[in-house]
Amino acid sequence: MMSKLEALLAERRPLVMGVVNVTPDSFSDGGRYLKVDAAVKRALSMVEEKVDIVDVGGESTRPGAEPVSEETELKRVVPVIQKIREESEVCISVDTSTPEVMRQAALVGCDVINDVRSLTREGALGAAAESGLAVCLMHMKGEPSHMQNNPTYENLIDEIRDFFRERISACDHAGIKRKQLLIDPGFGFGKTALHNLELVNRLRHFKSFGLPILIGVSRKSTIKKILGGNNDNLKIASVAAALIASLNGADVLRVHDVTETVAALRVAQSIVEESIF
Ligand code: 8Y4
Repeated sequence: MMSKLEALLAERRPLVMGVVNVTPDSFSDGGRYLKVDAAVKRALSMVEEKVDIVDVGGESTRPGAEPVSEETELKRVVPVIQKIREESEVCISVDTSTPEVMRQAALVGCDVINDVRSLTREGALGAAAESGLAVCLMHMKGEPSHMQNNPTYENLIDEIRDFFRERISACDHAGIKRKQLLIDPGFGFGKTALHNLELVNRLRHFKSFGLPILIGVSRKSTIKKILGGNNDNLKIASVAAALIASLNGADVLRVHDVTETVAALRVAQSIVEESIF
């Protein structure tokens, strides 16, 4: 059986993953329904904008974000995935490192586990294998709380490639099929702005694994830095960076601005294929 993600990748065009954040409640009790409903609405609007995958996250893995309890993560993310699935057949990924979130997300119709910690948490490899879902393995140096204080590498590309080799092997031993894996060099995760530029410029160096490459550059601080701190053009700049990543071999682009990225990728594909589709 071909998974939903495999079928999308078989279309041989760059895919767009849209970021759907379930934001924290203002108070511990009320307001959760409003946040869940807003996230579902945004996901369904992305479907109309022709997104390929919606990435549902409880804001626990963003750089500098405070750690979120398993209970909070479950209450934010699971109802959103369940309601998206009731309304649409779109491919859904869950942005989580937590085994119980992986299990419950799978039960309500999730398709992909997007784990910035690459299934290193206790029980995560087993939960992912048991779920049968596809998995995105992302490189991160350090933990979100301190990963941006002076990250150094002897050789950035080699170190990330060694990391992928180790995590792909761990997935193999856990019984996760190679066909179910994606790799992501982790733009912004334990890297300086110059490291991030090198990643996108040399993205083809990760093609040797024979796995699809996912990358997320959208609105990140490296893009802001290039613009000199004026964020007026952050959207178009993010689209430009995603387009270059795609031309350099990225198979999936994780973005906030779906309409604009889809249009840019269509123009690029038309030019490369010399056809209007
Ligand atoms: C403004 C908006 C500033 C967003 C920073 C951010 C990735 C990811 C994130 C990624 C994969 C983010 C969950 C960071 N980034 N997953 N997740 N790859 N696979 N920051 O690059 O969007 S969260």
